[in-house]
Amino acid sequence: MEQHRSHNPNPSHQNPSAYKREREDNGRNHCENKHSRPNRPQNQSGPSRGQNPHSSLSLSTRRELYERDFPVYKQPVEVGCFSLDSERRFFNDGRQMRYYVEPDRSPNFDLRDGYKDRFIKRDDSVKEKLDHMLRWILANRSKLSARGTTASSCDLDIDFVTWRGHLTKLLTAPYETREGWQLAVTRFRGTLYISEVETEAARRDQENRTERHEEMMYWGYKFEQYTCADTDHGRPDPGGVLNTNEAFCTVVQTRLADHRLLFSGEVDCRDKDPNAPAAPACYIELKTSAEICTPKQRSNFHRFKLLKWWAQSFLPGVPRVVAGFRDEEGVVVAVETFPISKISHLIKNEHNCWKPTVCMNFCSDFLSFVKHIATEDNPSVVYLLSWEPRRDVTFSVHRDSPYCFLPHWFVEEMTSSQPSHQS
Ligand code: 0WD
Ligand code: CA
Repeated sequence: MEQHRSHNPNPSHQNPSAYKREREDNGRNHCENKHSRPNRPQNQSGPSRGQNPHSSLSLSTRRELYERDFPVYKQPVEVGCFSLDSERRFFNDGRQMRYYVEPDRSPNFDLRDGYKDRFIKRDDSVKEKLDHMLRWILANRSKLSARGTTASSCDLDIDFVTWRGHLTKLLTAPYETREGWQLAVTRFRGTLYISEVETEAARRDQENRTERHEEMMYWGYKFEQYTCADTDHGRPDPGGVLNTNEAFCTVVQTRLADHRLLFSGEVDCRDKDPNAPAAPACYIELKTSAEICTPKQRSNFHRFKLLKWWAQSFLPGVPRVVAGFRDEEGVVVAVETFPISKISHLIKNEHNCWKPTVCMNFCSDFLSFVKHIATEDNPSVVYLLSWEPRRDVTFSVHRDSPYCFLPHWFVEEMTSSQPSHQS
């Protein structure tokens, strides 16, 4: 596959930390930021589009190309939520919501407790793709459909449907040096659905995990159990069984440049104060990380961990991360809160560090690229976008292939019936 570089789109160095508000002009479909020139996909070899399914279009992830003004990113609005129970069954409600109970600053939680005898692990060989989100869309279609009877080329009034975690991978791609990804895209009734495909390398890594690594993956969930209660007046129950099938997911709507997005992300817990601001501003992301003992460790924490934490929570508008720093034995020795709006300041002293504007502009240009290439509206066509560090994003087209991910029950329900109007 031929590869082409994109032109340098007007570098500048602004780093706003807040969301841009939508302009009050009902201009739903245009891009407000006159100064930002989208990094258009380049096709130097002429009109291959529509002629050659393996076209020579590609998209660069080079950081310098994305150092322009911060794009419009509308304040994310929660339009619903759903829950997955201990058997991974879907419920169109918030029954799995949990409430944050602030621990001591140095709580000495033992994260290894219960790994052997009180742990039920989700079966990660089951690939759920977008299914839970699609169930939520069918149950809430009337909230999403194009208002009234106005003509729209797009039933849902949304350009992209995906998981938050997939967008996080896009935001961090310009800085990622280790793990590539593959994203399957299908255009159906005007909306582009994006679902991850596990790479060969990721599958190998998963198969070759050490026992130590398996146990360390449990530590993050155990920290949640020490700090979350099931009710706003309840207490955490670290003696209970930990079941990673259970999840509470928020569904948010927002807009990045001229891309209308609907995505869902798992939320760990909320502020238990009933007067806390409305979701997603009351949500809290919980993390664990190795304790920081040296300047080198601090620098790595800023350069790599904080990038991932920032991207994941900034997307749905979750305002803070509570981090449990643990020692080598899995004991939490310190707890610290990181407001997402302060993370970009924290990293400014780091030489040659990541920039939020690069993350957001790359994501925006990636979505423009997808709109440009994924033109056939057909639930059995998949555009597979592939990326490896230090390479450009490339794509291939697949018809009636194992990559198809929109289930029949979704396609049929969306095709055959009008949304049922719920109150
Ligand atoms: O089948 C798949 N390939 C995927 C399924 C990939 C990514 C997500 N999912 C689904 C699952 O249904 C899960 O409930 O997405 C849900 C979470 O989505 P997300 O919020 O978009 O994912 P992400 O932001 O990557 O992860 C959020 C949390 C993680 O917490 P930490 O603090 O480690 O970031 O969701 C959990 C994990 O606790 N998580 C998952 N849970 C189930 N299946 C998965 C996964 N594959 N990945 C992360
Ligand atoms: Ca978490």
